[in-house]
Amino acid sequence: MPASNVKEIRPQVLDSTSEQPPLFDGTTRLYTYYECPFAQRVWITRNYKGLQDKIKLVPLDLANRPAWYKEKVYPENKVPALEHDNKITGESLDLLKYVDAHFEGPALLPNDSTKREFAEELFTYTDTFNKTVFSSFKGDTVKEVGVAFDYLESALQKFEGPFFLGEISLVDFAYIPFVERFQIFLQEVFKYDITSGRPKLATWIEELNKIDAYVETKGDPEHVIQLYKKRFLGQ
Ligand SMILES: N[C@@H](CCC(=O)N[C@@H](CS)C(=O)NCC(=O)O)C(=O)O
Repeated sequence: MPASNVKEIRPQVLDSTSEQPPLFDGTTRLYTYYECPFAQRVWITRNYKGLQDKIKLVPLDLANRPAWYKEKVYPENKVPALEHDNKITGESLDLLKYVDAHFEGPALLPNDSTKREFAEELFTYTDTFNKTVFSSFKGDTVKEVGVAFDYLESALQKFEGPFFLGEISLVDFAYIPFVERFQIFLQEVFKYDITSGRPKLATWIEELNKIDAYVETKGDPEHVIQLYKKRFLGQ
């Protein structure tokens, strides 16, 4: 179970006019953007492990980014990035594993080698999954998108339990931010229900929605609809 069920007040977003927080002063910071699905993966992991007091959120306004972020913090100029032990690291999938391995709280990858192997397979598939769905938005969506969700449905059948590895793990946190957005957009614009005919996927989403560590990170559905309409449909 998540170690903390106290709802966190979201820190204020920093923009180009904001002063840089101290760097390498011993505080662990997760530089983030509240609407970013990559950053959300790490945010959920931090919450689930009960690290709200150990890893401070530093939310940025990506549209009006502070110059110090690229210059002094993370030259890639992307989120998420983690400041820990006098260094900055990025890449959400690497950060999931890093946070799991370097901090206290429930372990989010099982020891079982079959499950670990499957976890790696699923981490590798995340990019393909996202690309398949994004490119379907520009094509014959309803025809093209099913294959990506069928992959998840069959992956969810592999182990007993509602999650990809049976029990909850980093794999669930790697996928849910994207599935959350795709479900909203596909339903709204294409009247496509990703859970129809996919009972395991339906249960997986339902189970995740019972977990505060995730629910607290969810974004505004309207923002997703507007953003994707603009980005993929030119509307
Ligand atoms: N591969 C990176 C992707 C991160 C990413 O693309 N983040 C977006 C926000 S959702 C970003 O920072 N974009 C800013 C930019 O590209 O300038 C990861 O997994 O962490």
